[in-house]
Amino acid sequence: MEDIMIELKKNVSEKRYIHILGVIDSADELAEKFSVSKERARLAAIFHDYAKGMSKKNMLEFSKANKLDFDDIEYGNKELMHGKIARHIAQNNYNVNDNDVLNAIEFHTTGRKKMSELEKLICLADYIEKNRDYPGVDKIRNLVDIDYNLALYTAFNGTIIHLIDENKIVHTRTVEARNYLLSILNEKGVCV
Ligand code: DGI
Ligand code: FE
Ligand code: FE
Repeated sequence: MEDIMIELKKNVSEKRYIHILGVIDSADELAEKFSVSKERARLAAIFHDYAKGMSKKNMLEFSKANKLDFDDIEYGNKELMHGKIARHIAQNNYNVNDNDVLNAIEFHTTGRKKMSELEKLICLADYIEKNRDYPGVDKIRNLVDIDYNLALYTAFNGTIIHLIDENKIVHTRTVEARNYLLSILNEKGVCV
């Protein structure tokens, strides 16, 4: 783990490294709530933004060299490419072979329908880690203790509203993740 952290630090900015440390702490704290092992939660957190420091040009070259497939919405969008690249690095350079951990890394930005508990945990840890400061973050933090699906649903709604405000393309997975969480809340009779 120490070796991974040294390599990680070389690949991302100081600010990004501090964010990742925050996500590791949050993932650790959330593990019990999600019935996920702390080790797997921490491992996914460590790698989730590993590729965040790459330039768009490097991302495109890396993807070509390693035959990574992106859909039309993802291709050329750094925000939507860094998860899959991080997954590839974790799997190929660090021998991470836990598929759920790899999926949590790949899908941490958009989420997806039927996402696993570990995938949800990493998305949520990314939204609420202690260094995050955006409008609505405290509301999401407060919802975690009430219902973590409601907290993540609220977080996705915030992202989607923000993307629409900024005239950005909302990836279909982001919408599907939001709808999936809403269906869980409806099934459980949680008021939204
Ligand atoms: O990498 P982080 O900054 O820690 O967080 P992230 O990976 O969750 O999100 C990175 C960015 O991706 C964030 O500014 C919002 C953006 N994003 C999330 N979902 C979508 C998206 N951008 C587009 N265009 N479409 C999406 O569906
Ligand atoms: Fe990210
Ligand atoms: Fe992140």
